[in-house]
Amino acid sequence: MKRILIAAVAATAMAMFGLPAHAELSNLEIVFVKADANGDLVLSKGEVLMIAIQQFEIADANGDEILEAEEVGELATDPEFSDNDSDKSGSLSIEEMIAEKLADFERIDTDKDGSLTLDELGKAYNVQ
Ligand SMILES: [Ca+2]
Ligand SMILES: [Ca+2]
Ligand SMILES: [Ca+2]
Ligand SMILES: [Ca+2]
Repeated sequence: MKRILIAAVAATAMAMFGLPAHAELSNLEIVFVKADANGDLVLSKGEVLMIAIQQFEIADANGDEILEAEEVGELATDPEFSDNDSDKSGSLSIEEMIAEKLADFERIDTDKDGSLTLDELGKAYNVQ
């Protein structure tokens, strides 16, 4: 069920992403449009997690729901990777990834309305 849902979201995102990249669209805007599955111009927690799980599953080459160092390549040496690896197992479980994404979400959602606007994301990533 979960995989079907993810596939549906991926298809929607791809369809939107299939539009020719607009010259004025920043990388952040592209990511935002991709993640905004229902097109209401804000990202809900569900949409953020959906994209995160999608990316996780793409990276998880052997499908065991754990990102081993060899699956993430040079990312494994990123301080963020060891930060997110809360049990210090040297690999990232899907639970660890979700916990991290939820923490990010709370941090970025500065007005605490439970959704992320492009503006909030822009401020968080220091673009705009
Ligand atoms: Ca949305
Ligand atoms: Ca794996
Ligand atoms: Ca771990
Ligand atoms: Ca918000």
